Amino acid sequence: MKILHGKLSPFVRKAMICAIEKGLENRIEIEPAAVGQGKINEALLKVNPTGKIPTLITDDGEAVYDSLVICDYFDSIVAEPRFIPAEQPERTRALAINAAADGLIVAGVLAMLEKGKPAERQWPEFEAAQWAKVEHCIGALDRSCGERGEKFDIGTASALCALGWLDARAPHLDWRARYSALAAWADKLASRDSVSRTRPPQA
Ligand SMILES: N[C@@H](CCC(=O)N[C@@H](CS)C(=O)NCC(=O)O)C(=O)O
Repeated sequence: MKILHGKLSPFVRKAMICAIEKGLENRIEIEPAAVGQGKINEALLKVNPTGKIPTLITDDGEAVYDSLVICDYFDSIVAEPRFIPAEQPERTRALAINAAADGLIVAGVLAMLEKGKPAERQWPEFEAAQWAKVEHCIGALDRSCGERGEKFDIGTASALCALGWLDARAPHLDWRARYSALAAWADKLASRDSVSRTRPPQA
């Protein structure tokens, strides 16, 4: 298998955490792929119409995307330990955390892109609405992760990836000071092999 990869991508990180947790890492070749807002990567678009990473190319040459689907594919190759819980209510809870974590990153990226525009083209209400979503997603992670303890599945991994993205890209939010229990939970899991080895390079 081959994964089209980027070291700074929290979505790639989620897929790689899953691969490591399932002992699949050695079966995956890492191929860096250049992506970015306003960039067109023709080779990537040929296999993934969304033009995003992570994109996994299976041994049969099939393209699998996005991060959730890649994790589901890894679960289909190695059944245990399940990364996406099979049973309810754990399944819906873990997938809901995944949705809040991904939503946090998407809203944060949109807010930062808006902020980065020349002043005369900025839409302040749009930026404020995105930061409001980021805040609500942090609140949702705070409510749902506190009770997880050391349980490790896609919910845990996606939350850690989103919080790691906040640390790296939105330090001005100072989420750790406002959500100290969530920060303590994340710090406790930071030394886990799959989490520490996928940490994005620090700027
Ligand atoms: N829903 C996708 C999101 C992936 C995503 O947004 N990846 C970013 C990198 S962090 C990307 O490839 N962006 C390039 C683009 O949007 O053109 C997933 O979970 O895999």
